[in-house]
Amino acid sequence: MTLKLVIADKNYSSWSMRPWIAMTAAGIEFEEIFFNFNMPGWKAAIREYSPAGKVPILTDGEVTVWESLAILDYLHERFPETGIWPDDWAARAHARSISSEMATGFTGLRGHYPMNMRRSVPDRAPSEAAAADIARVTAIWRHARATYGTGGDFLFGAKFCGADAMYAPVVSRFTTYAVEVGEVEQAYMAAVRETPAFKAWQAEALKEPWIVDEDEV
Ligand SMILES: N[C@@H](CCC(=O)N[C@@H](CS)C(=O)NCC(=O)O)C(=O)O
Repeated sequence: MTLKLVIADKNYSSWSMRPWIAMTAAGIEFEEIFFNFNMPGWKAAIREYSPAGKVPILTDGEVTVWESLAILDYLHERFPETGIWPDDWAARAHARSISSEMATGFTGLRGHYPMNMRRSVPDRAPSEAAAADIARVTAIWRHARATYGTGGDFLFGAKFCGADAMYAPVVSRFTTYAVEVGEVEQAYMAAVRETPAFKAWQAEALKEPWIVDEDEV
């Protein structure tokens, strides 16, 4: 049975990006079901897949999973060999904690710096709330790199995992808005941007013609 991942615009939909990039990096095959945000009846089309009415949504035969973190957990259980979460239990607990923090927080950062892969906006100073979120995100990255990531370039070492996928849109935002970060964070961001999965998503985002006004600062 083919997995289907329902997503919206690659330029703007940071939530869609997370499972898409995790699945692509892990080599999990899926069919992409795409609904452009501006299309008439977008909400109704999405609700055909999940009554929650938001993307991303994963379907696996009769099973429907929504919420990006729930999708990553499902993929980890369904395809344990792909290692969506780290093997080590302590690392895995930490990866889930920081991913949950991403999923439920950082509204200051998200509101002030919407994901917009096509743009370069180096002159947008952070709001107070965005600055506080940037400080926390960069602390999370430095801690994970130093504690769990020394064996490779990603938060938990050599393998791009679910936590990296959860933070990949932040890498994109920091790049678009030229957010000033330290050397450790710069190296981490470069590693994420160099992954074939990130590049593939970005290449498709750059081709999209649609504009979502509220995400254009
Ligand atoms: N908590 C959800 C957030 C999903 C979300 O807000 N997705 C946005 C697109 S990036 C959406 O569907 N927005 C449409 C709406 O809120 O009506 C997750 O983790 O997947």
